[in-house]
Amino acid sequence: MSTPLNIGMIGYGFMGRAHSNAYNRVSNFFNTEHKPVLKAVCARDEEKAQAFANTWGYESVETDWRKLIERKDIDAVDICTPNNLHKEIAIAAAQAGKMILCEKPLAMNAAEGEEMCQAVEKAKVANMVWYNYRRVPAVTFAKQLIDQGRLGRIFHYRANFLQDWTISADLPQGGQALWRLDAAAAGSGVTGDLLAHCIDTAIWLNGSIDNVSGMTETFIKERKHTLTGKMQKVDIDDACAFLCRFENGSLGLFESTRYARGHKALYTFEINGEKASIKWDLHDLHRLQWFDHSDEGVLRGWTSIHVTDSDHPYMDKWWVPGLAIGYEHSFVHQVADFLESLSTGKPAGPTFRDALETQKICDAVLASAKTGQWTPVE
Ligand code: SOE
Repeated sequence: MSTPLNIGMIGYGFMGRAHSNAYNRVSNFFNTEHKPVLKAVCARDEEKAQAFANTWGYESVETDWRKLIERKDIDAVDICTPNNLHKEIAIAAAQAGKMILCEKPLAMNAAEGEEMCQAVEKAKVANMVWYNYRRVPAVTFAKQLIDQGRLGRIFHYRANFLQDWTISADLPQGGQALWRLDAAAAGSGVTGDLLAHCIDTAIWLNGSIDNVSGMTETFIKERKHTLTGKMQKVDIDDACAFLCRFENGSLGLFESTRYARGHKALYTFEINGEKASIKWDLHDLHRLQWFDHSDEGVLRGWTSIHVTDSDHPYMDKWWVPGLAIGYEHSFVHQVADFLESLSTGKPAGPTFRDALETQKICDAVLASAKTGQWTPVE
């Protein structure tokens, strides 16, 4: 017996496609009791929303998100809008008793995030934030190795997220697709958009971060705004780097930029422990690099593990050993875990409360970049 989970999605950009694809595929591969049904998609432009609904299989269209939230036939609201709308929609959805799946980052800042946490906790509705990289099998496998104690004491955590798509000064800010360059819609630049991914993975793998020291730069100071047509100051961070101390005593080093010519989405991390080290790279996402100091000396070296065995996380649900899966599958895994959580009652992470920790670290990094001081994470 399966139970339908009626989804209402608000927003339909890049993430709207990634999430819709995940809802459509999950039940073909994961045998969960709850099964998503694409009930409605909401966007201001009815024609475009209808075209999206036709492509992805949504049963209906709304042009006002409040109407979608009021609908009795919607169980879960998926928020795929720019960041400045997350809070208002999430609070209204929680008050209407809807489950919420919210695109990352949780909010514009930690103060907003706290209000959202209180709303979902008061309403006791299931909630989750789409930090999808946790569910790349090689990354989940790294978590298993760390939890088994195979790295021993951890000394260093290093992560980068490098892109190059905003180098042209002619690129406008604001509007569809380019809202990520507009601080009023995004909250911050690479810190909230890219480093937030690195931070979410880092605190999941290596625990909480206590203190940070950050620096940011905005290389192009003014860009034409798509909505006003005028040249306007750019208030987002184009690049950000920070040092930090983890609660477990290890040191962290993080860097992100959209000005690393030649890199499109190079998310990498490396963790060095007393007994072993691991490395991962989004451009080669099904591999985990592993160095084990307990190997015999003459044979010791970095091993490239092809994380496609049926014993590897999630992989028994896909093809036969040796056949790789990709980026979009991390979203399928996240939906599968959310659906499973509805049966077990054990929340699928990151919940809003988990993602608030990432938000607080982002806030501390941006505050530190302003003051030039080491800053504690609230
Ligand atoms: C930005 O270019 C972006 O699309 C982020 O918004 C996503 O979260 C990241 O996964 C890929 O890059």
